[in-house]
Amino acid sequence: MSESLDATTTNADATVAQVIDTIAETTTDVRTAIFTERGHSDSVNPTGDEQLAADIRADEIFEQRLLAIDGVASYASEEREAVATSAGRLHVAIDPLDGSSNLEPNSGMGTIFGVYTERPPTSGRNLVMSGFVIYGPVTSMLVARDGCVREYLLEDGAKRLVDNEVTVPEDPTVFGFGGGVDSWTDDFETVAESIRAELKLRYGGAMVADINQVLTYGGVFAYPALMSRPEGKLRLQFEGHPMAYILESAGGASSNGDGSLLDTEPTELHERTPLYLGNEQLIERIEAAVER
Ligand code: AHM
Ligand code: MG
Repeated sequence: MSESLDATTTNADATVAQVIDTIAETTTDVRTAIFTERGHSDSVNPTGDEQLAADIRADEIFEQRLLAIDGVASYASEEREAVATSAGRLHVAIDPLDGSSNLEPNSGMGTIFGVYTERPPTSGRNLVMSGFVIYGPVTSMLVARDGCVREYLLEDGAKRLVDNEVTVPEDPTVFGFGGGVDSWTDDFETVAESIRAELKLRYGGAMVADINQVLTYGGVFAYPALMSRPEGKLRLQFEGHPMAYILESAGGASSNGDGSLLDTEPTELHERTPLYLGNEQLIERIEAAVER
């Protein structure tokens, strides 16, 4: 590698490390916002979800902190229409408060993030790191980078490594499918019924927590194509790609019904996608059933 290429890689690595540490540090303020900003706002996000004050606050804090990092060129968020820009080479995409409808019943919520080499909308193959935070009984963080997934506990924003190599357990145990049986297609309903007969239901209404069930116990999470909404509910760039990168780095698989979510490139920043994530054999089984 030439000296200048070497320097570029080193700079990029340093930027990625800074993004991870900044998100970890910012979780203390997000936890505060979950406590203080509990009300509804008058606005909706670009995909039409009603925003809570906490969604807006979390987005503002992340934008301010992440865009201030040298090397971060842009900040794209599920909670804002346009990409905010600065100078740099890497691009952050984030769902600042995933599962915020769990705020009222005081259940799990999280932050999902990814760093891309190209400005979104872009392919999942341009991810260099992704991860998520869970604001549960404790605050934890998963980071996928260089083919490896690590888990940390966060205390006052500081990371403590608890698992150096997170992998999807080989024997699947749990499943969680969003959308509701009445809205599923017949093909998905048939395969879902056969999986339901084999595994245990775990569905909490926050993708971060449900995906962490899959990473902990093995199994599958899906938010499928719905009859009334073939594009599904979840957003490719902010939820699909980062989770696919984590699951695939942990030895699992991802699909939009046709192939890996990482191979898909949104034409619009806030595009939705059907999404299937978990143990490889389960994803293959679902893919065979729903293939378009
Ligand atoms: P959000 O990012 O607006 O909070 O929405 C995403 C959430 C996911 O975390 C979760 O899997 C899904 O929406 C739950 O949807 P539903 O309420 O239809 O079960
Ligand atoms: Mg979300």
